[in-house]
Amino acid sequence: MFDSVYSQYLRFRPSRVYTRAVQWAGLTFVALIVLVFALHRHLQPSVATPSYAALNDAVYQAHNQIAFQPLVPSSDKDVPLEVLRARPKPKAALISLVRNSEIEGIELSMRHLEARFNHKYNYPWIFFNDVPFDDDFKARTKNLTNAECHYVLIPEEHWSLPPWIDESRFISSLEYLGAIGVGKGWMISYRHMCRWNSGFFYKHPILDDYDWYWRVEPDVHFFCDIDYDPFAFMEENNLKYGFNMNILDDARSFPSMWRQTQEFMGDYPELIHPDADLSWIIDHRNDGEYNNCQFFSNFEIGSLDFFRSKTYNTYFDYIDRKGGFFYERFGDAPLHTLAIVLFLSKKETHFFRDIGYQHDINRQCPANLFDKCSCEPTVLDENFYKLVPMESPQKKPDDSCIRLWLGGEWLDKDEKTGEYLKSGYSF
Ligand SMILES: Nc1nc2c(ncn2[C@@H]2O[C@H](COP(=O)(O)OP(=O)(O)OP(=O)(O)O)[C@@H](O)[C@H]2O)c(=O)[nH]1
Ligand SMILES: *[C@@H]1O[C@H](CO)[C@@H](O)[C@H](O)[C@H]1NC(C)=O
Ligand SMILES: [Mg+2]
Repeated sequence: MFDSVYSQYLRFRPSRVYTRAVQWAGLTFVALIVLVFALHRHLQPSVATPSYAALNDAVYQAHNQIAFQPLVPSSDKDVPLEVLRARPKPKAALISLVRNSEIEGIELSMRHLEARFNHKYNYPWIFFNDVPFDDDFKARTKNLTNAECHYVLIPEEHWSLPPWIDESRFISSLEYLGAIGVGKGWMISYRHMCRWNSGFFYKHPILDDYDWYWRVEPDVHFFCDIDYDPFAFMEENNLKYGFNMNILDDARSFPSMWRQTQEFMGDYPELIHPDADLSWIIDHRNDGEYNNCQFFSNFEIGSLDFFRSKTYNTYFDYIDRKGGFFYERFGDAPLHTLAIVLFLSKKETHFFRDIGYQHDINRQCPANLFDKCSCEPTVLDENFYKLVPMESPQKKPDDSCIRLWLGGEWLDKDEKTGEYLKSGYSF
């Protein structure tokens, strides 16, 4: 049966001419593909895409051999106030994103920072809010400083859903991150806050005349007298970014950030600083993945020019376009950290170990400044994984983030006890 009905099709034999034509077409096609490939390779710039994933133990070990030596500021303690005030000052401001309802929290932060530092230096305070500040907020904050205060309403385009965001995907992310217990994963305003701190604070025209900012959140504590000007210190030493905690973040809030950053590095290799040191943020045991260490960004003293640079903004736009501030919960801390690491030399980054500070459960207190501080000295590793909740499956790096950043002898351990040889009580 089968044979009689279908066999004519099975027995189809193409003519000689037909076969030749097909062979020629095939050959031409292959030749074209080869040509396009060759041209493509030829036209690509000859910069090799760095294989950061392949960063090997040798590089990692090399980094670990030399300890980074942060610069030591010199004190103004004995400089008379008139002399201090007559000095040319950096163009700098204390900036704070804060809600009207957080008036008591910001009063606390202001009292601390004014008493420990700003009553002598009088840097202006600039408060930012997504709704107008009320009169009570203005009166009570003004009352705590001799410096100028500015109250800024954030423009709507800096605090709203960009048009390329798919709202239903955003809502799913709020539900998902909320359900798995990522801190404030369900909260819309938190996403705007993180995005504003990543890509907008420095764009407001009120900061156009300034070179430096110090970020101050409500409810933070400053425990030590700061008897030098950190802004002047940074300016004089060509520093671009200062931090005082370097700790693990909950990786579930930014699962795609590192992959996107690697793609960015492939697309813009020329933007990466020739002295960029990625070794301390790379998990060398885990295929070159990001180890989730971050400068804890609620404390930052930084260069506005760095954030205003084309390089930083190319990176911010690249990440922002992919939607991770809304589809995930990208934090400004890991984003700033990756940018600082990629676009600056480590020498331009400073660890303000001497600034005793507390934000919620995270606190760091220097060890050798007893007479200037009202806090118990903390070891270097104090806050290492406080932000990573039990339910997060993420692996910890072998060494704490700050030790990885410092490198050298800070990583040495006693062979018998497995304890670090240096506790950090010495600085
Ligand atoms: N004006 C304004 N400020 C905000 C908003 N969301 C956050 N902020 C500010 O940003 C700060 C940090 O936000 P939080 O939600 O406290 O974030 P966090 O400190 O990382 O997280 P917690 O440890 O949970 O407090 C807040 O203290 C506010 O000062 C907002 O919607 N409007
Ligand atoms: C300003 O400070 C003074 C002195 O601490 C206090 O008595 C007064 O109530 C404050 N005023 C406001 C508006 O907070
Ligand atoms: Mg908070």
